[in-house]
Amino acid sequence: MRIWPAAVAALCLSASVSAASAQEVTLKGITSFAEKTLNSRSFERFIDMVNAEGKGKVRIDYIGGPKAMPPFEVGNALKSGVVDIANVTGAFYTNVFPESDAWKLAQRPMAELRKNGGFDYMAKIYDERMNAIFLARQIGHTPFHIYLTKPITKPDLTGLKIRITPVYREFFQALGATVVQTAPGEVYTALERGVVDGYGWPTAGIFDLGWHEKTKYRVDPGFYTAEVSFLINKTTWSKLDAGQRKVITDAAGRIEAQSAAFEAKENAADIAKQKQAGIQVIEFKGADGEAYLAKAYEAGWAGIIKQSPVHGPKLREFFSKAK
Ligand code: 173
Repeated sequence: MRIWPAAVAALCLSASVSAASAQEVTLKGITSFAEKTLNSRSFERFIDMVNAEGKGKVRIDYIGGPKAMPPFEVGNALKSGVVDIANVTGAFYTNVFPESDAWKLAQRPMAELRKNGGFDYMAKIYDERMNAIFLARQIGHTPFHIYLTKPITKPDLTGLKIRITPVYREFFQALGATVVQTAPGEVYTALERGVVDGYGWPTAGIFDLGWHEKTKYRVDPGFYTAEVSFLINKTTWSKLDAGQRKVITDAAGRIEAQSAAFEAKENAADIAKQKQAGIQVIEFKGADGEAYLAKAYEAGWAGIIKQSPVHGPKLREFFSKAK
């Protein structure tokens, strides 16, 4: 291998920098949601915690959000080590391994999954397929909804074009929709231009990028459970000492423990705000609501199992509600 003089100079420089700063390690952190919006805020709190508590040991350099890197590329960037730590949802890296999108179907709390083997089963897949360690789930108590610009009277999206990510694909197709996949950053323009008649999104967050201006209806009940988590590259992790790891796992653990209260507050506030903004609720009640949810889970699991015939059925056992 030929070593370029500039590369040698850079290596010497980086060695002297780390010696001078007494082994403080700097990690590159990225979020797949716009900076300072709902799904990034707990990550930003986590970074502040690590940088305060890790002073002299470890710090996270916040690269930012989708302006720095397209959301659907975050998974590959974490896998290859282009970034060290990421705030991202499984639906954005099904290109790395398709089972990532199964978290949305979990009907048991993370604390239980961490005990019943479900978490360990997923962790092994993260290790083998992504060279990643799953640190904490910062969003895990919030359902998704269909938001529309046109009304519907029954659970039927025939003739409607709906913006999706992998989260919603099978369910919305089962409801008859024509689906259009986009990153969150393209939803506003798609609504404005009439490219879509609606979109999938969790209960909270539609005000962050102005979508309320174009949204007329929210469909209830919400289905599945949104997932946004912190991941760290395993090679990076293996180079950290016990003290550095503890700063990170402690902060991540606190964020996961606070997530239920954080989400409950945000969801209640946004539901009130949606009402104020004139967004009407289309609700499927009673047996209709139950059938709607059953269809969501049936379609969701069918999608996972089709892409992952070996792991899919196992994950379904670990993740589903006890019958
Ligand atoms: O972009 C999305 O609609 C999506 O898949 C998602 C997942 C988790 C939280 C927020 C959005």
